[in-house]
Amino acid sequence: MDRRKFLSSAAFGAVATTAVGKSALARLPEPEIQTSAATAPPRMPDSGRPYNPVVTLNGWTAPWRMNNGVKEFHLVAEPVEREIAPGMVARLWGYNGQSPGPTIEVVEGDRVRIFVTNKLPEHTSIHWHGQRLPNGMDGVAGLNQRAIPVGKTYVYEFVARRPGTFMYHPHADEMVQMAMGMMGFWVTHPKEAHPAINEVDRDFCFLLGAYDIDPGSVVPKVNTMTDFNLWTFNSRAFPGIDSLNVRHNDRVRIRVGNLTMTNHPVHLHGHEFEVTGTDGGPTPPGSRWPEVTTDIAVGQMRQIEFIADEEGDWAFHCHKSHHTMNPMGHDVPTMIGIDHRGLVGRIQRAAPDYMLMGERGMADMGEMQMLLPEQTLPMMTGTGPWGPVEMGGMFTMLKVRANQQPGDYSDPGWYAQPAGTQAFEWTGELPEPARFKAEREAGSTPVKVEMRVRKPQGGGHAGHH
Ligand SMILES: [Cu+2]
Repeated sequence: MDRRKFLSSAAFGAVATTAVGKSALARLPEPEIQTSAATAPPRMPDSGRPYNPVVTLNGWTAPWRMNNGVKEFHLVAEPVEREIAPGMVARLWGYNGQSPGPTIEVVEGDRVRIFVTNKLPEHTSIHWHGQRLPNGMDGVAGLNQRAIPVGKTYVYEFVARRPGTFMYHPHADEMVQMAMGMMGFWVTHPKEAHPAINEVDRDFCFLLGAYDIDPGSVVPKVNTMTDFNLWTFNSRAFPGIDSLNVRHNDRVRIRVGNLTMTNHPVHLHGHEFEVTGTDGGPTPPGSRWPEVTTDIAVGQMRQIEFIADEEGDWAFHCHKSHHTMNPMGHDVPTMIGIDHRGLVGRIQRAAPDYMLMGERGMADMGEMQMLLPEQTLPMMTGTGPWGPVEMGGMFTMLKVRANQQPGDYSDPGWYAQPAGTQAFEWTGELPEPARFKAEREAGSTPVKVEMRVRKPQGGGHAGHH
């Protein structure tokens, strides 16, 4: 159905209530608890103003009930089990059964009431990142409200005043609760055609997350400040992250929020995009320029848009290469160029599990049949149609297909590249490298070592670095 018609026919009056209506709270809305980490199809609004719903990557949108013109949601803060990727389930804290919690979708001008029940072992609160709201609804424990005690339910209520992309997270024992996975997305759709907000065919959202979970264990270390070992899109690591499946020539929007402790330059292959919004609102159209990578700082949201006009399977990932790896990648010494011959056998006599890695780079890790402790993801993993992808963490794919039907978000499988359009092996003669040629003509034997280490010579600043 055409969204323009939807919008122009929408005729919902503003709700005049200004204070929390205590009589309306007699019965709480039933919270929807999610047990799956799959990407749920878009939840079409069944009441209130119409809008084009988002798709939360490996997540879902919360249901609401209408109560005298107020949209009521129920979030339950609680310990959850989240499958980070097949083979690894983490014990996190989240909302309504998962981490992140459900995406909240409302329309500009909606009056929203959110019941928050605390089933954690300690107090909590929720801050509605980026929202215009009364000071007492901003959720900073101690500053704006008392923290929600264990076992209690608090009510937040405000009008979603401006359209855009927001996040929610605790503002009480924040370091621990966010390290444990407590966060969620919030989208406020425009109530009518907006000069800086495009109508799009596909609208995806997810949060960047980071965890420090020792191989073999299940609970994040909450005091870690920078040295995380699991990098996630919506608490999923590749190959556990679903692909973003779109139809050729769709206008696609992807909203990405960062609630980790470091920045993430998110990079899309095969297309240029524009940043069309931040958590501060839509960017003015005249301020936009083409990019293929956009850096998302801590506590920021970036909304990118592009026309998916190149068919194929396109990588979409954080460009920090350590963030496209799973645990074990960080403490491995660099072994490139070290000759280990004879050494492995001797070490294995003392340590039978010892495995040699990294002598020729680390690409072998993608294929290695290594016995991993339970609850541990391989460092570089995922298999594509042409072999190991050698990625982990913050990596997925944009799949663009001519025959992906509107509204179909299912995985179309691997792209069938047209004949003659793939990189191929050169089997002809190779010209002699000029350097070797010069050495031969000078009478010396070409050196066959592939890599030569050159140390700085002499003192001062004369050496090469
Ligand atoms: Cu990153």
